[in-house]
Amino acid sequence: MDNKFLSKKGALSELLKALRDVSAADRPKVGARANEAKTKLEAALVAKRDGFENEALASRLEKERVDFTLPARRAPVGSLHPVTKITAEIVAIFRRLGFELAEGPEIETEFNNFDALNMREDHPARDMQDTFYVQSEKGGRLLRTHTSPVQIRSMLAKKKPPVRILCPGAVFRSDYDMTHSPMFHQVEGLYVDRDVSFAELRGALLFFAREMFGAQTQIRLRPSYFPFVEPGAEVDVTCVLCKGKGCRVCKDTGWLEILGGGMVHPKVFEAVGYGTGENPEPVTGFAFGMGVERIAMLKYGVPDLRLLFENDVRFLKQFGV
Ligand code: 2NL
Repeated sequence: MDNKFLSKKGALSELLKALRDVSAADRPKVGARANEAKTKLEAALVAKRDGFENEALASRLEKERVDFTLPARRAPVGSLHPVTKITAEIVAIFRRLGFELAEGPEIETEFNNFDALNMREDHPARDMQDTFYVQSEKGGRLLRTHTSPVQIRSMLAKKKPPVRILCPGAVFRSDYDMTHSPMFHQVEGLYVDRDVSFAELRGALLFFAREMFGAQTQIRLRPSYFPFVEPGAEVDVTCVLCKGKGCRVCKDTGWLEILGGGMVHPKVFEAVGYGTGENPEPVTGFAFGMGVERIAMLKYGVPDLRLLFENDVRFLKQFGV
């Protein structure tokens, strides 16, 4: 029985009940003894219960002991994507030459992406094959195929020259194979002022090439065509691997193409209203553009473009923070 002594029907209750049958003379004495017994029993009960509780607590404290001096588990730390790192590096280099960051939307108008850049209706780059159209009707929207529209926006915002901006960002072309991704990244630069010269373009690009690939780097400009510049050039750097001697990477030429640039075409200035109206002063300017993935592949020796888009952590974690 659970409560042989203390329950309602237990020995103690029976004892107190039995007081009725004790004579009046003996009752105080017997009653006092009965109360004494009750007090003792209750005290013994409390003592036993406290004992059990202390034992239980002591065993829990032992079992659940925590060693606060142990080193903490290391939280996994992420890393910046190589494209992010290279973009930041390019921006930092040109900031030192006074270029400011400018960004714009990835969905653009045909005017900002093509018309203002001297690429009119019949220009082959406007083909459905190359451009992702969001709305194909006249005056429709598209995914920007380069970051030049950001520069167009800056000039259209009626900014008074000098304009010296750098425009990094994602661009989109309907192209997908070993060496082309439908989304990739570009950095373009634009410098517009009175009497900006081709020599200043070359100087800026040489500074960039040496900061990015090392102080011994040389550059070489080859005449080339872009609709939005005249004259235009493609720019090579001495091979990052053989330093110009000729190897597998540079196909024995000693040179690697890394960017393109030139003097801003008068048609571009015309399209944004430079030279008339609110900005009547005559201006000249240079512009250039480069693919970030290509720079990242050359700088880090990445052999396959797809590694930059697969996001395999074993690849990404090699680039630290
Ligand atoms: C390349 C070559 C280039 C430009 C980009 C540009 C922008 C404006 C006006 C004139 Cl607003 N030009 N940008 C000029 C020449 C070359 O990029 O190979 N990019 C990956």
